[in-house]
Amino acid sequence: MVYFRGVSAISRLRSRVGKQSSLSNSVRWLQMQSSSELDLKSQLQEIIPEQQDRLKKLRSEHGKVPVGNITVDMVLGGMRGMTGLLWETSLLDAEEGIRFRGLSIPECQKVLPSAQSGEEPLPEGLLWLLLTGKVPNKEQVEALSKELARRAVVPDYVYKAINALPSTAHPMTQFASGVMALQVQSEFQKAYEKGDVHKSKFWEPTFEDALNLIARVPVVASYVYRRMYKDGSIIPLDDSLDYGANFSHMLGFDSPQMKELMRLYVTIHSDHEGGNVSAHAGHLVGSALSDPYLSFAAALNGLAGPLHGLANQEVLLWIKSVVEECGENISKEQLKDYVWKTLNSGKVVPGYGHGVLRKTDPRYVCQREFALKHLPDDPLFQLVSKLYEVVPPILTELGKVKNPWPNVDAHSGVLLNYYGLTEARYYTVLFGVSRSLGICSQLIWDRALGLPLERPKSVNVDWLDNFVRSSR
Ligand code: NMX
Ligand code: MLT
Repeated sequence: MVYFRGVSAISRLRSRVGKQSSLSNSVRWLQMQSSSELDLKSQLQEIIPEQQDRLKKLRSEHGKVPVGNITVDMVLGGMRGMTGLLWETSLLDAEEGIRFRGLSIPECQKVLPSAQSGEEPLPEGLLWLLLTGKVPNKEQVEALSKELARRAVVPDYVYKAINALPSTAHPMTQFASGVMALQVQSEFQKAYEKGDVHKSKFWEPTFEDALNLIARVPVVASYVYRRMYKDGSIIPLDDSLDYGANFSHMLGFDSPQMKELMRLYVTIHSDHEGGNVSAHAGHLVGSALSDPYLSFAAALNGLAGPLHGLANQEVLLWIKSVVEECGENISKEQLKDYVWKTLNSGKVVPGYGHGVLRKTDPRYVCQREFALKHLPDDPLFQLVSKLYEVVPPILTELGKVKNPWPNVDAHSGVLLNYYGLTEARYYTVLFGVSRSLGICSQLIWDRALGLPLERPKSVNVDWLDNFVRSSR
């Protein structure tokens, strides 16, 4: 079976080794041991049973322990503060921001392997961390890099499916259509249709799909970019490059700084626990045993909304509208007026506020640090810095905004713009490529832990009215 390819190759090797002379036996055995250490799937095979046991025990011993109270506000307020999802790969604290498997962004920057010529973490390292909970070494990251490059093969019909859309279609529409076309190669769907995989092994074809998808989305995303904004020519993947550098290369940006930015960008946008719209959509659809392509396409459609991932597009367009109206050297007073004008016209200030965070997003902070290091004099970066001073007091004055501080989207656009990726409508596609790492990692764990169909209870206003009356 295709999805057992890696494992059965190892067992075939093992049995071959058994038949050879004892010296060559031990040499080969050593090679095999190290190759299993370098193989992400073998690592998961070791970890998954422990986690399955932990979850089983937790449920049987503590299944009835309440986690919180559900209030009418929560039912009507987009389920804010309602704990109702299991998400292993990352956890968000309102004050501190995201931790990937327990590690904050600065900690990831310190401990995850970087490229030989760079400092930022390699996204492959983060993927390994998200999936296994362990910090990988350089060799493991290199092996995963190679594995992803090997898997990054996109069939011709994917390009044809995208070409069927007008080139003016929103890049997210083109990207999500490309992901749907990739679904034709789903190993999970094949295995399920064949019916010979026990549900305890569903995670294995899910793993194959997840890694294939993560490997292939930069190729599809780059095609969308080049089709829309360049001459449509494909820049082939360079298998000597890491994931982030390759993505930058396939888009057509080969400067070392843009490659560094892409590594950082992909790392920090990858995951933001389970309740955000894209992650939750992916998880919900996956809970119906829809394969990773179907689930991730759903996630992308959520990411394409302006209150979620489209905000990065909105931020740069808004900043450019400020410059158009007031020039680059706008004073703080003028900027305040512009912010009020935006609010008074019934719009949000894009890039500010958050559903969970109550402090400046650490993803904003690390992008600011990148800018201070690499582009301190860029006029748009200086404008972003001025906004950081001007916007929070205004949103606070508004009285209703729970978090007046900037989120991840407030900063990413000016960095990309600086290195020549100026087409703001494309930005959410970059966010989408990055989010494949988190959502697909969790989908593997969803299947490994046998998480059930998601199906919360809904009620109507009559029901709520009667309920509050009878509970008085
Ligand atoms: N500008 C103007 N008004 C805002 C803003 C903002 N940046 N943020 C929140 N509000 C308003 C919000 O619209 C709501 O108004 P109303 O009661 O009239 O409907 C009120 O403040 C209370 O909202 P909150 O409880 O503070 O925020 P909520 O959790 O509902 O929404 C966001 C969170 C992120 C959707 C919201 O802050 C927002 O619209 N921000 C701008 C868009 C944005 O940057 N989105 C990107 C989020 C990060 N990401 O990548 O996904
Ligand atoms: C995200 O990265 O998904 C956003 O910050 C939104 C969220 O966490 O709700």
